[in-house]
Amino acid sequence: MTSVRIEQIELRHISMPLVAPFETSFGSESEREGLIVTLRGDGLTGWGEVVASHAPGYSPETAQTEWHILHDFIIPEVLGKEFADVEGLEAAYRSVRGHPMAKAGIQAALYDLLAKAQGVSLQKMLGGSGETVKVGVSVGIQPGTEALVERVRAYLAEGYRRIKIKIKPGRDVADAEAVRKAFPDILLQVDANSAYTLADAGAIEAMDDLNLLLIEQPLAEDDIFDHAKLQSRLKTAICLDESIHSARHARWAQELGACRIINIKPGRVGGLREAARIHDFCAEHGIPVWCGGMLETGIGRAANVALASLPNFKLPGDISASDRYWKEDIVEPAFALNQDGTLTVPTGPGIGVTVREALLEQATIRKEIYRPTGARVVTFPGLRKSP
Ligand code: NPQ
Ligand code: MG
Repeated sequence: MTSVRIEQIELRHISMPLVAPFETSFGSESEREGLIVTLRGDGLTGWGEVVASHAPGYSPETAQTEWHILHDFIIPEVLGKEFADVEGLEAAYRSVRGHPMAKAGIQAALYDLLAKAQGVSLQKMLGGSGETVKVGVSVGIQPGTEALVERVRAYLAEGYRRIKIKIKPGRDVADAEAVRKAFPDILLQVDANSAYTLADAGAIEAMDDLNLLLIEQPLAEDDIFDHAKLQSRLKTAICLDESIHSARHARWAQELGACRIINIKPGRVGGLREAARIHDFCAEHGIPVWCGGMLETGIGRAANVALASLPNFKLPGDISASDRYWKEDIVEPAFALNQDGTLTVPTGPGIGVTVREALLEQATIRKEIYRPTGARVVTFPGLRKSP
């Protein structure tokens, strides 16, 4: 059993401009912040991404809160320690409540490190298979309905085979109808990011005849019970995203009939290991899953591609090509869309992509290096680049 001692940890708070603002029901961002976690040991380097952003819009976490949790509570339990598997890491931070994005980021780095130590790809370590994974694209709320139809046309021309559009009250039925009218046969789904309540779910029911693949997270981010009431009124499958933080939540949703599909994101559920547990539970209960996206850099993207190659990931994920979000990705090779609407799964050791460290430094607005000797090298915090 290969184990690795963590000799050094690096934490970077990064900020990168998006190729275009991304608007959802909870706000709009044109600059993406996040954290990159680096674990070094036995001459190897493992990379992980904390998908929290500047604002607590998607979940209660931000880049700052997850920095604090890693710096004050998780890194002290990891630095200088030896790990043979990620379950050992899960045990090491068990006393930390919540903060799945911080846990997922350092866990992904350990997966990368252990896979490299064993000379296997992350795909193989997770039990995935296949050379490619089907992907789609998530389209933000556009200035108007016509602009949305044109944006969708452009993505279809790029080769995406599944379209997801963001909706919110007032930008829902007309938008979804216009896209369906323009493209009668495409795989189409919508994502509300919890913008509706049962009281105003009439708009959701008005989309029930658009042959949508699914309606994602219409109700509150902490709800499973009311989603079951809404699902019983819909022909279209509800897909839960924000509501599902664990395999236990997946079981509640299945037992209550709250959804028929689940969007799995390592950052939301506390890591790739729990993501695989949810995948396995859903496989046993006939619930197809797909890999959601959190506007990751190529570091998080590579981990998502490996995860999405597990057998019950039946629907195209939101793991779009690097150039959907970034002018330049901080990994090479960047992820490029294949003509058949798939991404190729890296086969090299670990995440199978190389981090462009010079570019990473340019995106870094704050960095801390941790060593067991207690020496801590702190660079002066940079400023958030003006938008
Ligand atoms: C979702 N992701 O499936 C999330 C929404 C999301 C690809 O739709 C910064 C700005 C971070 C916008 C994280 C996609 C974000 C963001 C997630 C949107 O619900
Ligand atoms: Mg979602």
